Amino acid sequence: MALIPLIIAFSAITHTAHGHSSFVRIKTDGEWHKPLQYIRNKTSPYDELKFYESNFLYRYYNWPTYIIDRPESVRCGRDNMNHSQETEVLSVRAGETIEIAHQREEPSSWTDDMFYNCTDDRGSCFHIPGWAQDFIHPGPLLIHLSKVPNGQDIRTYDGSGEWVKIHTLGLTNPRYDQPLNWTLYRKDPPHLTFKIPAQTPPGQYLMRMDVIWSGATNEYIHIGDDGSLAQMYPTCAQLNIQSELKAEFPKGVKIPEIFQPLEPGKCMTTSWDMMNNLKLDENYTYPGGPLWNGEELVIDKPVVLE
Ligand SMILES: *[C@@H]1O[C@H](CO)[C@@H](O)[C@H](O)[C@H]1NC(C)=O
Ligand SMILES: *[C@@H]1O[C@H](CO)[C@@H](O)[C@H](O)[C@H]1NC(C)=O
Ligand SMILES: *[C@@H]1O[C@H](CO)[C@@H](O)[C@H](O)[C@H]1NC(C)=O
Ligand SMILES: *[C@@H]1O[C@H](CO)[C@@H](O)[C@H](O)[C@H]1NC(C)=O
Ligand SMILES: *[C@@H]1O[C@H](CO)[C@@H](O)[C@H](O)[C@H]1NC(C)=O
Ligand SMILES: [Cu+2]
Repeated sequence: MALIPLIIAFSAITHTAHGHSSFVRIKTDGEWHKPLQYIRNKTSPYDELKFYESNFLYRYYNWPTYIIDRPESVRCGRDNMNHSQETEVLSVRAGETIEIAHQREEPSSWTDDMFYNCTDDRGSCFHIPGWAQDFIHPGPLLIHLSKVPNGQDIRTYDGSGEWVKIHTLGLTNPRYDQPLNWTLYRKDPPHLTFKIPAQTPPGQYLMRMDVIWSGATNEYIHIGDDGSLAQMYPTCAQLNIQSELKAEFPKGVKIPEIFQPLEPGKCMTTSWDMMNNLKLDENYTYPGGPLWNGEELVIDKPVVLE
């Protein structure tokens, strides 16, 4: 099967050192917590167990995850279940604003000045000359919550239950007749803040943080039935959400199923032109299922200007 060698060939062009990143830091109540505090670590390097004919097994910390990887890797990062016990649980209030920060360096080379005293009260900084805090692939930031099922504990919960999207940061002022402007792509990003919806019922939750690059198919890059070029960079925080409300948490989606590339409506595969930021596919919605605004689940589509 020709699938994986093509992904590698493609990756060789797009994967520069220090290019990719993972979300490794959280700010609550005006305070940045330590790197990886409350966030499940990943194992690096890591050998992905193959499901298909993959010969692209080992990955470093900030390397992409593909849909053909282990379901656990797609949910919360490579080998995250081997790090869940050692991860603390962060108490937050429903309605509270959270900020997150990403890091491009491999953890083994982290130094304090990559995290502390960053300008503009950022949670991470890059001290490589010429590198800003941008993201090197066009795609949306997606935040999902998964409520730990009754009778389970967050430290042993693998995320195989349902996930509800609570935040998307995608295109700035999209138009069908204009090139795309992804808010996080190749520019200094805004502060990555969002609210835990005030209506979130109390309990333990995994919070998945990812910037997804949807892939394309065409006659040159032919991928077969099982995968796409879509790249994911997930990590998960362990939260204990506090609330007085007894509201219902809406019905969610399953991961990795919602990221299957060739299923209609999931938008993990785009047109070649959209992947190259030339145009917006008319049927494009942000991946990862509908968005919960605290009141209802809405179709998560870019608001297109006339
Ligand atoms: C996280 O994992 C990386 C790579 O596996 C390791 O180098 C690092 O020490 C770990 N950090 C923490 C805080 O556990
Ligand atoms: C699981 O994690 C422990 C320590 O965090 C590490 O020593 C071990 O190598 C990990 N297992 C795998 C399969 O990487
Ligand atoms: C950050 O700034 C504080 C106060 O100016 C200083 O004490 C500390 O050493 C600095 N930390 C780093 C990693 O530069
Ligand atoms: C893209 O959006 C950013 C804001 O996210 C804005 O500052 C910039 O001017 C826009 N670029 C173009 C070409 O419209
Ligand atoms: C969007 O439409 C194109 C044809 O214009 C199709 O190839 C693609 O599969 C559709 N995408 C989704 C997510 O339905
Ligand atoms: Cu990449």
